[in-house]
Amino acid sequence: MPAITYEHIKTCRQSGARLGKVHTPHGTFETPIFMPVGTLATVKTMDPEELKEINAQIILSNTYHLWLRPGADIVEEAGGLHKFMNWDRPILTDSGGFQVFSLSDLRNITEEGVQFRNHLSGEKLFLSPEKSMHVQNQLGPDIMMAFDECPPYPASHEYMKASVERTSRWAERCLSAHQRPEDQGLFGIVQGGEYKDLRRQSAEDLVSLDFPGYAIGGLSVGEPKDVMNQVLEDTTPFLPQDKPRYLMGVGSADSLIDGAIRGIDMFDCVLPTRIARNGTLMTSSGRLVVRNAKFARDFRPLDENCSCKVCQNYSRAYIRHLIKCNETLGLRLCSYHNLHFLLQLMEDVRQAIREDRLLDFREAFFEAYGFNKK
Ligand code: PRF
Ligand code: ZN
Repeated sequence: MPAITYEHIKTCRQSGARLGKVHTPHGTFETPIFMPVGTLATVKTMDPEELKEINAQIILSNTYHLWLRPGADIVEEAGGLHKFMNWDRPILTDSGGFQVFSLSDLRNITEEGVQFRNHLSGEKLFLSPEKSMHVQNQLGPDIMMAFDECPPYPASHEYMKASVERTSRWAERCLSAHQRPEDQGLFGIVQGGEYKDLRRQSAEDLVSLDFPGYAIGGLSVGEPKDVMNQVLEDTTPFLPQDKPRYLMGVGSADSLIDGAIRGIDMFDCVLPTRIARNGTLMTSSGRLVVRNAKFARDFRPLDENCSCKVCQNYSRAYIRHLIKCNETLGLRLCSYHNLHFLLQLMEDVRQAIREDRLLDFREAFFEAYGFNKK
């Protein structure tokens, strides 16, 4: 048995969205799914018990950050990432490719890999497909990601074509360097920017290498939403139906729904936890900035339609007070609510797929959330 398998349950007859399950060495998760981000082997402010309370089924962590701190050898010595952080459900790690491009300065890309400066110490470092695979084999997540290049938006067709071809060669090197295919699944990452021909080329190159799952990278890098939706429509026809599809770095409520409608199974993003820490909440009637003065005497919950423990027990006025005073409980309560909100949204999306009514669900959700309907 391969480490990662996709079980297709049904396709929504109204929208074309997929309902499925992904089986991993640490259990099964349902799709479409949102993966909370735990960059440094912690989903900021949330302990594993709280993550289980809100039904987190899989979390994401980062090769780049753990390689720098505490070092992959320490995580390996601890018995791997699951043991190190006391999380016994599935984990996915990103390869470091994207983080090198977004966090470090002075990077130099060659065929061999990427040279860059550590964003903490300034030290010169080198990351390559082989190095990323070695580190991810030491960390031991259930799903690891290929080492790719995510070019900035916009990039010329000429640059993007050369980049896609290199990312395909790197993907092949990743497969050869991967030492634990029996208990870790390696996903390929489709790039190609907004160019339809390059998305197709990238998808076909990777599919010929036969990965157990495929990601769509290079999106949510500043392009308009309709470009993202178009790229998804241009790419998914070239991906196999019987493998999971992961849209990287996307986590706004509207994009999760629009991605699921276009056949995406997995999503991750720092958005819910990042905005939580400055007091911005996702609610069924749109974003709520609880710091605002108008909430000083508002004793209602963050979201009157939310069943989470924060909304059952605390008021906007209290949470506003905590956030204004920089109290850590404020960060925790806001993070908890936002993650609960997105995980519940995905459960609602799965239920709508089961009942063949995801387009109706989208319309009602967008109306309440305050998005322009399209
Ligand atoms: N590649 C990798 N990780 C990513 C991305 C990518 O393109 C994105 C795109 N927004 C987020 N995370 N390896
Ligand atoms: Zn809540």
